[in-house]
Amino acid sequence: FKEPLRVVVSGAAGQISYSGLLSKLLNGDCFGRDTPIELRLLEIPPAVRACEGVVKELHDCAFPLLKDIKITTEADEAFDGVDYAFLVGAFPRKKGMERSDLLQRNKDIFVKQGKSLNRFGKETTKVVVVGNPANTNALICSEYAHSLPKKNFSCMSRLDHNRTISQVAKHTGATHVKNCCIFGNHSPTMVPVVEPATLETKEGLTVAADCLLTSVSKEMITDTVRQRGSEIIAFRGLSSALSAAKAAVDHVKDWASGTQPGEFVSMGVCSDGSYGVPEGLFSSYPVVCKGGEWSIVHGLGLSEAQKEAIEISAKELLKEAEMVL
Ligand code: NAX
Repeated sequence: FKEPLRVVVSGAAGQISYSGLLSKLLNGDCFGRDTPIELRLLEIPPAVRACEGVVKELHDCAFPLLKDIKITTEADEAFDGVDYAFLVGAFPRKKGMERSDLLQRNKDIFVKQGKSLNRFGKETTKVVVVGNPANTNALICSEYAHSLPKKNFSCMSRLDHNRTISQVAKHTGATHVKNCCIFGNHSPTMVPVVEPATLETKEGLTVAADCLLTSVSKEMITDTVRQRGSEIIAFRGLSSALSAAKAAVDHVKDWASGTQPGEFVSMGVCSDGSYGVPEGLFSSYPVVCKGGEWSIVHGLGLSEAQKEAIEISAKELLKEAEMVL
C-alpha cells in the first residue's frame, strides 16, 4: 500500500457526494486500489447530522482503503495538509434569485475556503471546484489561495465533456469516442467541439467522427449538451448527481495519473490567453495531463462560428469575474 492521501470533499451530505463521489473515492476508482484515503468532509452545521448518516453508511461499506474519516464545519481544519480537494458544496440558486446574488453568496464561501487553503494547503494540493458557478468559484478560490500555484486549481467541465462523448456515440452508433472537448464557461454558453474526435466503428476501425456526423447532428449534439442539465432536472426533479460524481472522479483521476496517449479531455483551468479567452480566467479547455500536471492543447482548428461562440462564453466569464473580484 502507498502512503494515504488526505482528501477533502465539501458538500459531503449533498446529492453528488452521496450519488457516488464518496464511494468511488473509497473504492479506489480515483487514486488506485493501493492508495488509502483519509477523508475530511466539510459541511455546514445544518447538514452535519445528515453527513453523520453518510459516514455510518461508508463504514457499512467496509472499504479497505478508508483509513480515517472526519466531519468538520471548519475550513481550516478540513484543509490542513490536504492533498486533493473536491469543492462540491455551494449555495444553490433559489427561486427569484438573480445570478448576481448567486455569485455573491458563493463568493463568500470560496473566499473563505481560498484563505484556508492559503494557510493550510500544500504546494502540491490539487483542487477541483464542482459547485456552481464553478469557473468563477475556482477563480475566487485561487485568488485567495495565492500561496498555492494557479495550476493547482481547476473546475469541472468533465460532465459536459462526457455528455458530448456520449452524444457523438449515440449519433454515430460507434464506441470508444475520444477527443471531443468543451471550451468556455460551465453554463449554456459552453462550446462543445466534436470535429477533432475519433471513434471506433462496429467493424473495429478508427475513423474521424466528423466523417459520420452531419451539420444537423452536430447542432443537435451542441444543443443537447448545453441543455442537458435542465433536461435532467425536468425529468428527475433534481440536478445531475450520479453523472456529476462520475465526472469529478474522471477529472481528478486523469489529472493525477495522466491522460491516455493520444487522448485529451476537458478541464476548467486558468487561461493562458489561448483560443481568445482572456488570461487568468478559468475556462474549459482541451488538456492533456502528465506527471500530475495539465497542459492546454493548442492549435486545434476551429471554425469562425466556434471562435465567436468561445468569445461570447469568455465575455460571460469576464462579466462574472468583474462582479466578484
Ligand atoms: P446539494 O444541494 O445536494 O448539496 C450541496 C451540499 O453542499 C449540501 O449538503 C450543503 O449543506 C453543502 N454546502 C453548502 N454550503 C456549503 C459550504 N459553505 N461549505 C461546505 N458545504 C456546503 O447539491 P449537489 O447536487 O450535490 O450539487 C453541488 C454543486 O454542484 C451545486 O452547486 C451544483 O450546481 C453543482 N454542479 C456542478 C456541475 C458541474 O458540471 N460543474 C454539475 C452538477 C451540479 O449541478
